[in-house]
Amino acid sequence: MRGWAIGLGLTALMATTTACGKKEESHAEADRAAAKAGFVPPSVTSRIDFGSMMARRFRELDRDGNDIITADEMPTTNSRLWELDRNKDGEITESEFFEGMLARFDRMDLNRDGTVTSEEREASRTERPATPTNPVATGANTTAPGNSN
Ligand SMILES: [Ca+2]
Ligand SMILES: [Ca+2]
Ligand SMILES: [Ca+2]
Repeated sequence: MRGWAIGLGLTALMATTTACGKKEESHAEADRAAAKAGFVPPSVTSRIDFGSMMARRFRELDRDGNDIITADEMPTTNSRLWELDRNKDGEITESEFFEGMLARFDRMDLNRDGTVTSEEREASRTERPATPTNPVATGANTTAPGNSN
């Protein structure tokens, strides 16, 4: 794994931003990791922290360690993670994962200062900008992945 996101240091706290529900687990784990590292998670998450969290998340998901998240490694079938599968080949490579996640981070970082505060996070959660991550959603209603219904 091309280590840029890995060697960045360890932090926590972002779990709530990446998806809704189903996240308590990694959240708790993140809290524990933070406690172990001896600091209280701030209400601000830097891009670097986010990157290292995502690196850990990727490792968790990629159970067989082949640097690709395949369908059977997905937490749920309609996971929002599928949005990251840019080439729609049913797998999420490491670069798809990180680039997608960082794009989400950047969307949340409203003032573009490289950190996401709890306020920004809150705002992005409520506003839900209709970013056309999914070009299929233009009316041709095939099986849109990531539809939570
Ligand atoms: Ca894998
Ligand atoms: Ca893919
Ligand atoms: Ca910001």
